[in-house]
Amino acid sequence: KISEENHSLSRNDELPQCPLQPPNLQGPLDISFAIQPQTMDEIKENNPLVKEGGSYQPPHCTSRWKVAIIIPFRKRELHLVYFLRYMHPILQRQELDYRIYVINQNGTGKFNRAKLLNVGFTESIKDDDFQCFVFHDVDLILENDKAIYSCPENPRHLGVANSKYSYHLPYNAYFGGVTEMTKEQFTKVNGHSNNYWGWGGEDDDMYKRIKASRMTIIRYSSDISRYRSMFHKRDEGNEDNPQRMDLLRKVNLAMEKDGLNSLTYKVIANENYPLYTNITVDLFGPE
Ligand code: BGN
Repeated sequence: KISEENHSLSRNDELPQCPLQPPNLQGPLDISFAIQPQTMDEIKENNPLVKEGGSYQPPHCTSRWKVAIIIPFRKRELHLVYFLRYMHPILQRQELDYRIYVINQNGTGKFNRAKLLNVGFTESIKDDDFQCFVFHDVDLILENDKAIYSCPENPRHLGVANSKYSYHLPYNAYFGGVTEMTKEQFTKVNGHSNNYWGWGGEDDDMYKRIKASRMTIIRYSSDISRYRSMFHKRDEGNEDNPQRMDLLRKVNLAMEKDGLNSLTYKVIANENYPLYTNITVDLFGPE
């Protein structure tokens, strides 16, 4: 009887809403990749409130934002270790109700970042009613926790000041690195394109989709929307995509038919790890 009653009480009934300004933010953060990487066990110990699958809910209040963090991935284990170590504490201080999804591309074919992001969106909404999606490169660590990962009324570009580009926006229409969209915004543009195999252009494609859908792009100022980028050589299977210029010319015509509504993939594994949900997928590459 008692457990039944407990079950029917949702968290919303019990806890007050979290404040608009989370009280424990620290502002500028000291991020370094020169320090010894921790083991996953050590990171888990330092983040005891993170649940299996890499999810978290603030214990004292109901979060204003239910957020899926989607990370396209292949063979970047060391980056992931630093990402989890730094980002879990930040996301908790931001009082988000969040879960981290690592979407791992199976095989050695051409990498397709944007298609992995579509898979992350599609798989995560099977788990929970996420309203906000952060599309996050694994090699970028936020350097100021005041850039709260809450989706505003228009798509937000977070990767504003990136150490890789001397903390300057490389060009005005840049929409790369880290972005945020609500479920509504993302479905309105039919998600990302599935057709960018290899490096480049898929983020510009999304910029064009957003513009074609008459939304504007929001940014935090560059003093808080700052990222430290981890160094890496260009990955094998991620060579420049020679077709990206052609694809980019046709976005407005193609977007209706290329995206969430044409997404095909096969889940090879979907596992709850202690610090993230690990989904390995076959993307059915062009070769
Ligand atoms: C751009 C790439 C982006 C990339 C940024 C930053 C293209 C399309 C042809 C113009 N766009 O040039 O995908 O995020 O550089 O590196 O290559």
